[in-house]
Amino acid sequence: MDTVSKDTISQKRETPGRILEIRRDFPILNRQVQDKPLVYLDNGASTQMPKQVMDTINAYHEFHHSNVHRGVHQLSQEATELYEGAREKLRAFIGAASTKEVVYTSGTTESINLVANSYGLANLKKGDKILISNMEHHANIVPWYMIAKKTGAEIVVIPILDDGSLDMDALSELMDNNVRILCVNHVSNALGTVNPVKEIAKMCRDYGVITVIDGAQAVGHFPIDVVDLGVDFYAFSGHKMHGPTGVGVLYGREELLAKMEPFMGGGDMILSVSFEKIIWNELPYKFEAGTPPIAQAIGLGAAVDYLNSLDREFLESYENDLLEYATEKLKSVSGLKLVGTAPGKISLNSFVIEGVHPHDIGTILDGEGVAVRTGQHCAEPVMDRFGIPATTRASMAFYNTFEEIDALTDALLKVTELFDVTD
Ligand code: 7TS
Repeated sequence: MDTVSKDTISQKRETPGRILEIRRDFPILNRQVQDKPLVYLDNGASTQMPKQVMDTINAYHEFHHSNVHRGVHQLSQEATELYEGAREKLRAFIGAASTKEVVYTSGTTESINLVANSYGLANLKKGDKILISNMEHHANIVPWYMIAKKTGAEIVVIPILDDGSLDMDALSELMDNNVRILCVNHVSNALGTVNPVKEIAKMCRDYGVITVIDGAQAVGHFPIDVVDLGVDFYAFSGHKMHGPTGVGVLYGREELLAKMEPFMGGGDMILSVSFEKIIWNELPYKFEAGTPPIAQAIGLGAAVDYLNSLDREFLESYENDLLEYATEKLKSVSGLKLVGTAPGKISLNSFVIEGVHPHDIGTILDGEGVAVRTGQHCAEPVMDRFGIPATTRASMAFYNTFEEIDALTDALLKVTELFDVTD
């Protein structure tokens, strides 16, 4: 934990016009909560959807709704085209070689459960090791715990340093010929740390270790290229990249997916069924049992279009400015300590305030119209690592403004006044 000293409060900054234009695409940002303008700083939990995505979903329901891959009738064909078109957009979005490698799931959680059950269960045995970083979301811990129990494989934790960086030296030392799988997030939801996934994947390839990367917090912040990263599996959720809930993706290298047995059985994932023998459908359908989240997948394709329509390099550098500004402003709040200060982290500040429970902070902030998340962020081992019960997390997106950071800081100053916190 880094103690931030109370010193100069940075000059007020004006939000660029381009950002104010972008904000107009997000109707919800205009609403009031608790009679105050909404300041939405809970993007780590769920990002907001632009109107373009909502319109695409509405148009699907209004004109094309039907089930996919089954009807010869026109509506079903249109729905299938839109649904598969979105898959192609997602393929290009993450730089995958083929749409066979892009499996629709309900989100990151299901994506990782799929790998754990379809790959892990079949390939792990007693004596094998699964390396899992200390900064994982429960979604990249619990499925592996369940599989480790069934297979006898051992979970080994990759430690993190005091600033919230992954301990790469420790990782090198943990690598041996018994390691089979490595699980790490691209970006930590509790700390904001961006992990050196390319370097980790290279190390893993040298040892024949399969990489399972949780990209939930990365996709909304910067472009991803799974081939350049050299990863085996990459999981993410639509609702963290300005798409709808209920849909996500598992990217898997074709060679691996081809050898894996399906995790769930049902319609659409088979070529033929008799009581004696079932033949799986081809990739990626083998892993998509039952009616998929059609409207959501099409909406996710629209979110890809939306992100592609923006200058992402500009957004990334603007988000860095926001983070720098917020970090500086938070120095004016007595007793505030940041949790996670790794260099190059995304625009997220997790913090504690001496003597005030994060839930109290969250409630007071809500009263000021400021939405943040408080708690363990489904990353209890991170809290244990830093010896704290919970944090308050302000997670920003490219549509947040400097004025909103001012509102956050003012609300926090109310908290410290109320609780009589002094440095
Ligand atoms: N992995 C990471 C790194 C996450 O941040 C989350 C959700 C998940 C996995 C699970 O994603 P899901 O879409 O399958 O639920 N994180 C958060 C969060 O930080 N606050 O609320 C949800």
